Amino acid sequence: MSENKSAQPKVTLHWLNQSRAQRIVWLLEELNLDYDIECHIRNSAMLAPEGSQSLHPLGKFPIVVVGDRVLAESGFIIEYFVDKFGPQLKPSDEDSLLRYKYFLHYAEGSLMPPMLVGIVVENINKASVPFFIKPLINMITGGVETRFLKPNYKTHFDFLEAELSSRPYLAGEEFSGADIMISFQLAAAKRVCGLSKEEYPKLFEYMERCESREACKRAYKKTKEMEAAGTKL
Ligand SMILES: N[C@@H](CCC(=O)N[C@@H](CS)C(=O)NCC(=O)O)C(=O)O
Repeated sequence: MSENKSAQPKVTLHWLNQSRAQRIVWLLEELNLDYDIECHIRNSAMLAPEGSQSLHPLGKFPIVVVGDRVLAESGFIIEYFVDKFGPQLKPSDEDSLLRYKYFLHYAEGSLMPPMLVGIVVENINKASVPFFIKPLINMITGGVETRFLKPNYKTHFDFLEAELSSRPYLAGEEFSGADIMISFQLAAAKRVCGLSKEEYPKLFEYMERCESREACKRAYKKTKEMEAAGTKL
């Protein structure tokens, strides 16, 4: 039994399909911890199922129960587990450590907000509305896309491309918890923001480097059936 496993309290990950909880499966696999997964499936409105707030007042996933503690917020969960069980996922030199902390916050704090607006705009564009309202909606969402979304996406992706041109991982020479943290946003960026390999080759090389890790592959294998259950609803 590994040192992590012998010292650890019981860990239960509450996982929601198509959500940020995927990165916590990856984290727990990287740390080689024993854990259970409780699977929750989004309802037809793509929201968390009823009863989620009995786990945590916000009812947002991921939620992790460690012993008698309930943890929420991906960044905090990653920080907690890395500090307690995963020194290998936290850089030791000061510059890399500062970047690790910065990117842990950056993923949800700066990169996610414009992407959320993008997801809302995408849903508005897809909504069925009376034909005579459609041109007005197109004008509004088109304006948001041109004036807000595209310039913001460009700023973020140019920034990340430049960062990853000088080192293999976000924090430095070694893979860290920050790389797990940003994985959800980057996966969503390919789908929602048109992030392309042609425009951002370093960013794509980086994603491939991270996704080729055995723990990442195990995490996807582990949740594949649960994701399939979500799409059947
Ligand atoms: N900042 C939080 C966001 C949590 C969050 O919004 N999770 C989404 C899934 S990606 C959720 O639970 N959505 C279901 C709902 O809003 O009903 C984190 O990083 O953990």
